[in-house]
Amino acid sequence: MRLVTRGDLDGMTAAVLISEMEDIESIELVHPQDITSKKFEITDNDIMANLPYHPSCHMWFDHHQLTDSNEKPPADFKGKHALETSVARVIYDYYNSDKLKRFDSLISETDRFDAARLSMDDVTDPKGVILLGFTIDSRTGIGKFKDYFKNLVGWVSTMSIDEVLAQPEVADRIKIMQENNDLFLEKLKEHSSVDGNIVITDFRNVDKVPVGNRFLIYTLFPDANISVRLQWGPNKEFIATTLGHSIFNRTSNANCGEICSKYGGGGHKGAGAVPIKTENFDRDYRDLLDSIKAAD
Ligand SMILES: [Mn+2]
Repeated sequence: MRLVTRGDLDGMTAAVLISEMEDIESIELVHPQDITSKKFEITDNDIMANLPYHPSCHMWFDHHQLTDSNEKPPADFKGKHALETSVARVIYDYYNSDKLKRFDSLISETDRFDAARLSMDDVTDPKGVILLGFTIDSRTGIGKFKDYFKNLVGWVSTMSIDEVLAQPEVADRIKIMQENNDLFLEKLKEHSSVDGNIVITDFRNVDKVPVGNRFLIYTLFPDANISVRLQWGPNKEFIATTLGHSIFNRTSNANCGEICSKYGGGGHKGAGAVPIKTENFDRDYRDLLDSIKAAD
C-alpha cells in the first residue's frame, strides 16, 4: 500500500502509526488542495490520512470538518473520520491496539501541536515532539523535504524522541530554524505595530521576507488577540494579506475566513488569507480592519 498524507507533524505521526498496522511500501506527501481539485491521482492501493476524502482510495482517515468543496464519504467507507484534535488520534482510536500504546505521548503532543495549544516556552524555546514538529516545514532547512519526512517516520518508529532530535539531519534543521527565527524576530520587531486589538506586520518594504515561526508575533505582542500580515504578491499585483488569532490571547470573535472571503480569500475561523488587488487595497484594507475590530 501507498500512504498519502500531508507534510506536517500530524501527517508524520499518522505515518508512524499506520506503518505499524499496515504494509506500507511508500509515502507520498500531498497538499489538501490537490485532492480537492483532483490534481493528484488516488487509486485503491492508497491509504489516505489528514487529507480530504477521495472515492478511489482503499482507506481514509481524517479529523477535519467535512466541507461542500470536498467529496463526501459514503456511510460504509473503510477507515475513520472524527472531529478529533489530530488525525493521529483518529487512527489510534480506530486500531485500538496494544501495538500503538508506546506512542501515547507522541500522540498527545501531536494533539497539542496540531491545535496550537502551546505555551510561550513552546514557541520561544521548543523541546521534544514540539521542537520536532517545527522542523517539519517544507519552507525551512536543507536537502529534500520528502526524504526528511520519510527518515523521520523511520526514526520515530524505532528511537526515543531525544535520539531522533540528535540525528545530524534533524540537528541541522533545528540549527537553521533557530537562525531563521532570530532573523524573523528582528524583522517582526522592526515592521510590526499595534492598532487596537490587532498587531499589524507590514512586510511590504522588506525585499526578502524572512521565514520563521508563525507564532512568534504573539510572544512579542501578548495583548493583541489577532494578527494581520501584509506582503507583496508577484509583480506587486496584489498584497497577500493574512489574518490569525493569537494562540495566547484567545479572545477574538472575528471569523478570519469569513472576513477574508468578503474580498475573495478564505480560511477558517482562526486563520484566513486574501490576495487584495493593489488598486483596491486602500479601500478593502480599511474595511477589513474595521470588520476585525467590529467583531472583537
Ligand atoms: Mn491535522
